[in-house]
Amino acid sequence: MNAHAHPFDPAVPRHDWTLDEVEALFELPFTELIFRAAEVHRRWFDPTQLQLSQLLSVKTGGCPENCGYCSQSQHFKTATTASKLMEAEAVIAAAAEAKAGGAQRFCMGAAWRDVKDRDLPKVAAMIAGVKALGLETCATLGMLTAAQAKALKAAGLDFYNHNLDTGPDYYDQVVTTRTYQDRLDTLAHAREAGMSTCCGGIVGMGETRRDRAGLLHQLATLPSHPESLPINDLMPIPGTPLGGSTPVDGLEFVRMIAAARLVCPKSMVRIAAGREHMSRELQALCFLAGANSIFIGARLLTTDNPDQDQDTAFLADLKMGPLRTTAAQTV
Ligand code: SAM
Ligand code: DTB
Ligand code: SF4
Repeated sequence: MNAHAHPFDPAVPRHDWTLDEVEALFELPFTELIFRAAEVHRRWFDPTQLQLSQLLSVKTGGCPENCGYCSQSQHFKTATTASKLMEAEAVIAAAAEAKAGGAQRFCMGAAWRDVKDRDLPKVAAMIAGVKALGLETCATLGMLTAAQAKALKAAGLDFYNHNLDTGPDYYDQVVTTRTYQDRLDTLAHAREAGMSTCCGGIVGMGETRRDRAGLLHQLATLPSHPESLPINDLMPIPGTPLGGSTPVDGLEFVRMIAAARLVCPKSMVRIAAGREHMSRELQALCFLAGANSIFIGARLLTTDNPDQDQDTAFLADLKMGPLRTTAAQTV
């Protein structure tokens, strides 16, 4: 190697990606993109192992935000009915069931714009109870102040999920009740409190490839990459502005997974919402392209996910199994 050769190793995380570089990944021939992503995947992970998370909506509906994809916004008339914050005991019982079903991480979701301090004691009790079961804990509760993030961490919260959803240029087509910067600020609070972050987005909302690249570019240039990177395929919700969106082609979804793997080599890339309408072959292609996490259990927050039996058979057919080390890694 001469003195000018750049010892570029694609498996080493970088934080200086340009938007054009990320977009160029999507333009690679499909086989080339998948192969590169699979190579990087194997450098950091056992490609036969999947991290298994399970969701519970601990507070459903009635949300003041206007996210155009969401069944839980009070701005739209959807089939989802609002309910109050669950009692900690009921949440902990659901987590115990999830653990018995093989879940490794339990994620509690609330349809809130932001956390109210009055709700913190109850949420802290849920987190502490779920953690005591030996599960990794995750919550997605909307915006957090720095002090709230510290309180959640102290209660035992391992991960905070807060998605950027799409690229910055498309964001105001999707939601107008908060800004992209609001989302980045909450992520910073979670990170600074010492929690791992879970941050990704949605495809299938009418965005362009450049918008998808824009989302990944944002994630890749954060001070630290999100430890978990969920890619949701839009679950179209009748009654929402995005309920009639044209679905994204499966191959484009796989490209998004592969590009996510390449820009955040050490993150757990999750096929999040949307497996319900994906074939086994498409999901298998995603695993080949670097996806190594899924949600298990028959419900996500308000929509369906494949039945547990179906997933058990699927993973057995693939000869794939649960991740064997679940310690959050620093990226
Ligand atoms: N209210 C909190 C928030 O918005 O951060 C937490 C819950 S919210 C439902 C969590 C994430 O789920 C959203 O950021 C979005 O990425 C994803 N999501 C919500 N509805 C979806 C849908 N219909 N299809 C795909 N993903 C969806
Ligand atoms: C994520 O990225 N997707 C999950 C979790 N993080 C919170 C939520 C998916 C929700 C799908 C629509 C619903 O079930 O309401
Ligand atoms: Fe509210 Fe979250 Fe749904 Fe947006 S995605 S409307 S913030 S529950």
